Amino acid sequence: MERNKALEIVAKQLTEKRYKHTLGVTETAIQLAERYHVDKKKAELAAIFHDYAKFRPLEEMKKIIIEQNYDARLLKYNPELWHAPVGAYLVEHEAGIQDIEILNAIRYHTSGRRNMTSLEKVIYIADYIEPGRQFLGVEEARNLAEKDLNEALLFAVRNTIVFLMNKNQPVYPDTFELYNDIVIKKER
Ligand code: DGI
Ligand code: FE
Ligand code: FE
Repeated sequence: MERNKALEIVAKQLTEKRYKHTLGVTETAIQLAERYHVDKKKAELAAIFHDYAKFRPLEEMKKIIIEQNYDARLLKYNPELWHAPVGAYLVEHEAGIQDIEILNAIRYHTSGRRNMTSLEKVIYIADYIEPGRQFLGVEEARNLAEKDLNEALLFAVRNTIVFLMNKNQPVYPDTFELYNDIVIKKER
């Protein structure tokens, strides 16, 4: 699918603020794809569609998670997690994107998972460091992303886990698995 067509589809799903975020993620994802030899076209489309389901009603997302037999544990964790797998589903069935690598980059862009592909890492990190993001540590994350994709990923996932723990919130197991996966692979 062409960039402009994808943007047109996604614009209808998002607020103006979220659309700007999406443009930031897209620009960043293309830069990271270039830097880390990832398919730029796939990175562009995955980034454009990554938050497609962000504003779907919770009840609709819940229904899709149940009907599609997605991990039922999702329902016990923060509903913020739901738009990622539901987004992958809707981007396939409403926008007609069939590339499984793109759909998985959307599916895992919030939780992360172990054994992430380079495309999945690029989208996860682009979402974290796009130019519109402002939080303590984002500059360090941007610097790391220029040097080492896995170090940037470790920094992002560690910060997210600490952030959730400091708010006494549960951490979805895939997020811990991502953290453990990178740390263990580093030790080898
Ligand atoms: O959709 P965005 O706001 O662009 O970003 P996102 O898809 O990464 O969603 C972010 C929120 O999800 C983030 O503020 C943290 C929250 N969250 C809640 N529970 C979890 C979680 N994030 C992860 N990685 N793991 C969780 O268990
Ligand atoms: Fe998101
Ligand atoms: Fe996002």
